[in-house]
Amino acid sequence: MGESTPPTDREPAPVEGTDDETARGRRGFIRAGVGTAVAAGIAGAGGTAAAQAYGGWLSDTSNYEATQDHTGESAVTVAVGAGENGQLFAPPAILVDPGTTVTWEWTGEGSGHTVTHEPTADDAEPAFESDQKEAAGETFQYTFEAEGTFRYFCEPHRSVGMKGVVAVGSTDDDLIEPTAGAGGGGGASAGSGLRSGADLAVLAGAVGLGAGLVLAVLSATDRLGDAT
Ligand SMILES: [Cu+2]
Repeated sequence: MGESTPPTDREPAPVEGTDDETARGRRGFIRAGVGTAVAAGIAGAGGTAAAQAYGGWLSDTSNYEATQDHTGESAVTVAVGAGENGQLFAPPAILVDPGTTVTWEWTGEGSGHTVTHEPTADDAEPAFESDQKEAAGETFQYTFEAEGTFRYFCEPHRSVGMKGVVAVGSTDDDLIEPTAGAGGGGGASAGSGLRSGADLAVLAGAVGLGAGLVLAVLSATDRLGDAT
C-alpha cells in the first residue's frame, strides 16, 4: 500500500506543476490584457492631450486633429474660409522649417476674414496681421524666420474656432501627413489626413503582397529553369 503511494505522488506532481504554470500563464495573460486595456485608455487620453496642444488654442477648431508636417517645403498654402460654413483655416495647424513662406489664400467663402497673430505675451505686438479680405484668390503672406509657435485667428470668427497654428522648427503635437492639394481644398480635406495615412498603409500592404507574389512566381520560374 505504502509502496504504491510514491509513484502516485510523483506522477501527479508534474501535472500539478503544469497546471500551475498554465494558471500562471493565464494570470499573466489576463494581466497583459489589463495592461493593453490601460494602454488603450492612455492612448484615448492622448487624443484629448492632442486637443490640448498649443495650450488648447485649437480645442474649438472643428477641423483640427493634429499638426500637418510641411517640413522640407519652402512654401506652404493655407486656405482662409474653409469648411462647411467657410469659417475655418485649412489646414489649421502646420509644422514648417524656419525660412518657410506661408501663403494664406482666401476661398471667398464665409464672408470677410483676417489672419491675425496672437502673441504669446499679452503686451507683445502681433508678428503678422492681415487686412480683412473676402474675395476668392486674395492672399496674405508671412515668412517665418524664427523658430517658435505662432497662434493666429480670424478677427470676425475667432469665437467659432476659426484659428490656426504655425509651428516653426518643432512641435510637441502629433504629426500627420499633408493632405493632397492642401490649402486649396478647404476644411473637408483637412480632416482626412489620418484616413489618408490608413489608406496608404492598406496600399503599401497590397503592394507588398503583390511584390511577394511576383517573387514567388520568379522563384518558381527559376526552379523550372533549373529543372530544364
Ligand atoms: Cu473668418
